[in-house]
Amino acid sequence: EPERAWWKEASVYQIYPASFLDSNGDGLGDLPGIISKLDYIKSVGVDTIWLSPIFKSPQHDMGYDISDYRNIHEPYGTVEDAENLIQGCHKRGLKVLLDLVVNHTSDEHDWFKESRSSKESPKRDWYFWKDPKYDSNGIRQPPNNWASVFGGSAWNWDEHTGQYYLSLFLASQPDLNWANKDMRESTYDDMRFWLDRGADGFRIDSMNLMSKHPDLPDAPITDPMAEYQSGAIYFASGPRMHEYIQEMRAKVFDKYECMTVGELGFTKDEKSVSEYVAKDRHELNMLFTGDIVDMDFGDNHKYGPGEFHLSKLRHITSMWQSAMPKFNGWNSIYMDNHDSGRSLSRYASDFPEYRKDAAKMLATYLCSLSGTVFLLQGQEIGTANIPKSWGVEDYIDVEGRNYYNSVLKQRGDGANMGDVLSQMRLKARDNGRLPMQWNSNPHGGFTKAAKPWMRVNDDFDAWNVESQEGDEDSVLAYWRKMLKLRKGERDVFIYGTYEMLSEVKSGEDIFAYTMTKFDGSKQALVLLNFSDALKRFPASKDYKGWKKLIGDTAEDLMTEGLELKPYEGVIYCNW
Ligand code: ISL
Repeated sequence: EPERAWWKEASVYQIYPASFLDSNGDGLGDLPGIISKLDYIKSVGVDTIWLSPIFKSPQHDMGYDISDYRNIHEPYGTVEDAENLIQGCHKRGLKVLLDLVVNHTSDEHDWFKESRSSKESPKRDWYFWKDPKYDSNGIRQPPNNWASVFGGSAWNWDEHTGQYYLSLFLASQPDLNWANKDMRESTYDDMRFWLDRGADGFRIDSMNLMSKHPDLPDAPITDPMAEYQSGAIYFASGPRMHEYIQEMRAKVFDKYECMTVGELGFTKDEKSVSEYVAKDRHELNMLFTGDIVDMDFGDNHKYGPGEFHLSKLRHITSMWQSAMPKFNGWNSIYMDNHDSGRSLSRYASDFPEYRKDAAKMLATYLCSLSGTVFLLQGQEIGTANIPKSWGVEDYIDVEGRNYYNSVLKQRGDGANMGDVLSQMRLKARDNGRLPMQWNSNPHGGFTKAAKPWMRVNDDFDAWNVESQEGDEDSVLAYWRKMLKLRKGERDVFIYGTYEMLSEVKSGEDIFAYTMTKFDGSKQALVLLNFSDALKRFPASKDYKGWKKLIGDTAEDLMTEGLELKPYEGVIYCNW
């Protein structure tokens, strides 16, 4: 018998608050907007929501720069709205995960203001402050050569006290020094503030960056062309990382029935992963390892040319599906979040003739694996990336813009930037952040304002929630069926044992695997055609007579010559 838990069986719906629903006509989503759609969320068949940051913030990184964790970003609402949202969820049997952003704060946080005020401040040591270095010409240089994730040096000069402070992301996101015990305790108090108000757990932002090498050494030169280098070997999964997480668990999580999912960057090997999620280590429930959203990244950079190959998906899926049971860890199953493009447009197809089947096929993949499933708002209706006709001015996220501008600077004004823009069309974070498409009213019913904070995808007229409600053939209807099936047959899917069929057995473009109940009594065969052509499933005779469990294919029983339509996904079973 598998060891069961609510958080293992959860299906989580990620809400990007700015883009979900605007209730007061200011062009920006808000908490009352979310509250008004809780019945809809429940109807999708999910049972948990994850809210991207809703806290007070100057919004230089869309709320991942928090200035007060115990207050709400004013245009989103109040603490009372947040409490109502949590209660509204609980009334409907939905749980709530909040985003915990404690690797860094905003530079407008009181802690940082105090820390910055003087070298003698009791909070000086809550952040990383260092004296400058001087080069042979006597020119002031940052204390080490680390690059920020968003470009440029990771160090920022502060005239007032004549030192640099560290920020792995934006200069307005100074990194907290977790080696400082008082800082840790204050952070735990902030976490309790929300757990006491009913929050059911956290998604932990940039989780494994919290412990840096105490000497902050120069990074090895991995990119000779670049001014600054990736310091990941010194700041990712650093020496005290596990101590911090175990302390957080013992002092906070264990006092509540808390679900935790940590965002893991840079160190994604099996051993590192196991150290965070192996049950006997008392750390986290699960991780986002990120490799599933990186499959088409370039070799040296996210926006470098890269291509999706089914072989990568096969490899990553098989690796984690087989690894987790070995060390009693647990998988998170997802393909989309607010930091990249939509999986539909990157790994399958958003061409009009394939879009519906492709979205259903990806739902079949996500809902048939063992783990906790996460979907990003809009995924349930087959939301696609930004259209090709949009220009660079329609991309407003700081990460993509910084990259575009740095390349433009290198190439010079007027240079052809088509290649960069085409990579942004695939992978820019804006893609995951476009407003939700509710109906065919102006701006997809997202806002009554003349101008939403972010442009709505041109296809909202044809692709929206309202038009899919009541349409049995819609992507939305399929997600509902699939999420229900996953729960109904939880021992086969959520807790099942995965086994991939070799490429010889499945055919080159078909991803095929079985999921088996722990006692071997039930087995399902998942077939996913990742190509735009009709494909024959070569091993069909081995499964002859198996029944169709879900899928649009005409064959109710597996025959000796099963063919899959372009981007078709289907599941057969032996019961
Ligand atoms: O977005 C990325 C690449 O496109 C990642 O490198 C990302 O910055 C990293 O995974 C950390 O992400 C998280 O923390 C960031 C925030 O901007 C992201 O939105 C968040 O998911 C800083 O808080």
